[in-house]
Amino acid sequence: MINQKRKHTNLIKTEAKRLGFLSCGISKAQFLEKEAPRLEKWLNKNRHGQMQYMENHFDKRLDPTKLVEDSKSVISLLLNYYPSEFQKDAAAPKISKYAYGTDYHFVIKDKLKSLLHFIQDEIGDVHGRAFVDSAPVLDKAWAAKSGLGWIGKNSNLLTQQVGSFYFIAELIIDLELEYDATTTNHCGTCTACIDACPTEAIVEPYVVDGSKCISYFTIELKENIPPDFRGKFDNWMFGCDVCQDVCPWNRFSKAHNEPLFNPHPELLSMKKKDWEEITHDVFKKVFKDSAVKRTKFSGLKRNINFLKE
Ligand code: B12
Ligand code: SF4
Ligand code: SF4
Repeated sequence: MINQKRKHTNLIKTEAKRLGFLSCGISKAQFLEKEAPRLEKWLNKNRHGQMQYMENHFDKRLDPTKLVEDSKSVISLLLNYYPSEFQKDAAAPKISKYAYGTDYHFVIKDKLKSLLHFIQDEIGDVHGRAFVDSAPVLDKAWAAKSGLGWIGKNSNLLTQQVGSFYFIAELIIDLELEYDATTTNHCGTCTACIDACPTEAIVEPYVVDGSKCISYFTIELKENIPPDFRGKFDNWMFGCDVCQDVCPWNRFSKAHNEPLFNPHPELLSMKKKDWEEITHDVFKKVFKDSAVKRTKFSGLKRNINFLKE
């Protein structure tokens, strides 16, 4: 039985690598005891602002067995998005690196489906579901539990080998596997992310007030950006990478090799003026299939105008 579990675990991890995932770690599907009071406190303090979806499914978010019937294992997967090229005009409004290419939800969903089909073909009658940011799952907590990295003071999952510029996804399945141990925290006395955050959104080590984060304002917020934050956006028009860019462990980031994450050829060359004068047609062309489309043309214009005010 033990040999069988090991064999299945090895098969899955090898296939995950073949599909292009950076790493794969596995945990027993169970209630997240340590995270429960932290999530509750975060919500009670309204750190989610207008992200109402974070209030939903509190119990399911903390317990995968309530989300996927008979589930036994959470398979966490990382997919690198660190680019090899960046925006060329230093004065242009900035777009977060994760949004350069095709929307990661599509890219990862396809890989997760392939992995699930592989498991069903090779191992047998296994049931499960694939998640990428799409359901009430605490992605970072599961990845940390499975030893893929530690949660840094900026609240992102971090590794000594490749920093933090990757997405996290899961398969939650009804097959028992061998489980991984956690890794150690290597933030030490560093506070670079807390000190650099332009809006002081990292309110204490490991806790981000989502309602103060530039990423929230530029992507999630549907209404006008509060005027108190004028001049504090460090020129970010979509997302924000500051607390990751300053993290010493991100010196070890390596460029991804996923062609779908490459930006539209024009995106990186667009100058400040091009962004300020962007038309709906250019938006549709440059952000075809991109996650930026979720903020719509009007949202991006709002963000660009906010930087000019
Ligand atoms: C809501 C959300 C946001 C919100 C709120 C951010 C946040 N930190 O929660 C906003 C819109 C601001 C946001 C921004 C970003 N996000 Co976001 N976001 C999410 C989402 C959908 C849920 C996160 C969540 O559950 N938050 C709730 C709170 C309670 O959780 P938390 O901050 O993780 O809190 C934990 C820690 O604080 C910890 N903790 C608390 N106290 C203590 C004390 C100690 C001692 C310790 C050790 C830990 C600890 O315990 C808490 C519970 O586990 C996830 C996807 C998912 N389904 O998980 C993506 C996700 C977290 N985001 C992601 C990304 C990439 C980003 C951005 C980098 C995007 C960008 N460039 O603009 C920024 C980064 C901002 C930041 N520093 O966090 C990735 C992170 C990948 C990674 N390497 O970690 C995720 C996992 C999406 C994905 N599937 O890849 N995001
Ligand atoms: S993403 Fe930007 S605004 Fe949000 S916590 Fe990090 S540095 Fe602060
Ligand atoms: S910048 Fe420093 S404190 Fe922040 S996550 Fe990175 S190592 Fe940890």
